[in-house]
Amino acid sequence: NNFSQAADDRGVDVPTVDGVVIGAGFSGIYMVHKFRELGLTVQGFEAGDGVGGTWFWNRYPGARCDVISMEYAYTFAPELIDEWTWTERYPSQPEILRYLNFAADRLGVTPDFQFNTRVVSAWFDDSAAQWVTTTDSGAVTRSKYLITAVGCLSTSLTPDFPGLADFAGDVVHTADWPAAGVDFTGKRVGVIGTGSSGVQVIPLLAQQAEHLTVFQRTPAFSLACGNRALTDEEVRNFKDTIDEHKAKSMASGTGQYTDTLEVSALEHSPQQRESVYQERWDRHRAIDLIASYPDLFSNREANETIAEFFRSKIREAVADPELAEKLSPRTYPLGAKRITLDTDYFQTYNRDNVDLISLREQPLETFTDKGLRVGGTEVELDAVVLATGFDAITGPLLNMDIRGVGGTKLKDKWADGPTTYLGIAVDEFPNMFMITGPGSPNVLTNVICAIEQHVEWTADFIAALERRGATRVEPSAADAAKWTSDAVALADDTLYPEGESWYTGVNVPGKPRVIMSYVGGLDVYRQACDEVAADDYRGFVVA
Ligand code: N01
Repeated sequence: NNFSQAADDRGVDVPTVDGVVIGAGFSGIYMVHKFRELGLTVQGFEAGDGVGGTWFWNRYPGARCDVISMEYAYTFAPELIDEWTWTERYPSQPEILRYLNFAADRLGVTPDFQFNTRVVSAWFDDSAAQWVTTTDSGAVTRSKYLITAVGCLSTSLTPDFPGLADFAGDVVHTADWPAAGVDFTGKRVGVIGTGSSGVQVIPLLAQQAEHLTVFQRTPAFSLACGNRALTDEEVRNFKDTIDEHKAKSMASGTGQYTDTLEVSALEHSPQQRESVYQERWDRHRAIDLIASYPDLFSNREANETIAEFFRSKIREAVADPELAEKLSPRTYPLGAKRITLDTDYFQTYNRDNVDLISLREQPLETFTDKGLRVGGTEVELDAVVLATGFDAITGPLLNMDIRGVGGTKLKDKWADGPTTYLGIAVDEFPNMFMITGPGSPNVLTNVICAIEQHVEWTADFIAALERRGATRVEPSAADAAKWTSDAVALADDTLYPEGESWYTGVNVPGKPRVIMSYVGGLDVYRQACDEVAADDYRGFVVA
């Protein structure tokens, strides 16, 4: 195509490698390691100035994972298990970032990444069957394979708020938090957003700011995370049973195994349900609650029983009943938007220096130079924290100019929603593999399990292609279309489509409304991938 030809015509000495990997988070680190293990050359690119991916950028106070630390870690390399010890049950962002630095260094892959380098485009050069990747410095790299390891939540979203540019105070987004931190001491701070990021940052801002105003559009179902230090015994037990843990995780629907009861929630009496939910609430692990009964995600009436249990916890925590009601989600099923995990979130509203403004009652009109005008009232602020989330899953992919055969733009191809085969590959985009792409279980799992499965499956496929001397591979359009429509049909049988959230893309104006994750479960998905591989990579056209 013209672009890649032009680069070569300029006489630029274009480096050529077997694989380009975009991103140095959990996916990119492991994928680069796999290329090296296969004896192939690889170049990684990363926009940040170090490894970490989402854990590099999301440095806001209180940032913490919603999966238990020992389960949120690589399982493929014994040295990474033996030589690392988590300190807390739910790991903080700094600890996860330290872990990823340790892992990349221990695997020896850090030098394979070029940091402070954002990929702006990747075009497929049909005649050479190569990807031509261009970075923000204008540098070009050619590769046989292109791996997008860009994460699902890496493109932050700042809504187009009227007047935002006029606001004289500081504005900071939770997902682009300055590494040096931000001091809110003595300031009147506003937070917009009460999703996972907002729920985590709000209690800590309340402790620091002179006054905190929370602007809530939709209340969250939140679970108290009960974080604590891990005991030596817990750590030892986990390391001793890591193989069993991995097998059970991969055989589960979400990458997090739990004990699901074999009766409908509606077959239990209210008292039985209460004791089931309470016992699981005390485990402080979301999956234990949301998978307590098998029908919580398929039956709205069953879902309402656990939704009401979560609301009762808000009423226990918040002293003012009216405020508790404002904080109680009523408009969507529990789980259709992601359940948040918190430390003292609801209790924070009992503080004298914290106010809640419901944007449903007082709509956000505009920023002014002094603050925010809501429902006709101006709230004066010195700083605003945007906890407004991400252009998820497809955002990081479509932020780059990716073009396949004949210059086909991924953006155009996905104008009505992403189509993929297995969530891994796209027809007309040969030799491109996506880790945790749309149409795979990605964010509906403990994403580390999804990543390990994807990277291992992709590396096995690349090894098979190399063995047979293949030059290009892409899924057939028919197989991609079928995978995509089957995945959408599966989602339509659940309560997921009822949530207005980044799961379905509705948080981004103009984005097609479609669930971008495979809801059939990691176990079923993994089996489908394995069957495709066993059947000589059925659905792929290899040349
Ligand atoms: O983003 P979100 P997030 N006007 O999209 C509000 C992961 N994560 O960064 O719900 C006013 O969930 C929006 O309101 P509404 C985790 O997977 C994990 O919090 O759209 N408000 C919502 O309240 C999570 O799900 C961890 O009505 C606006 C909030 O902003 C995902 O990242 C920690 C608005 C956005 O919530 C995203 O979480 C952090 C507008 N125009 C993140 N636009 C853990 O591991 C948006 N909002 C624990």
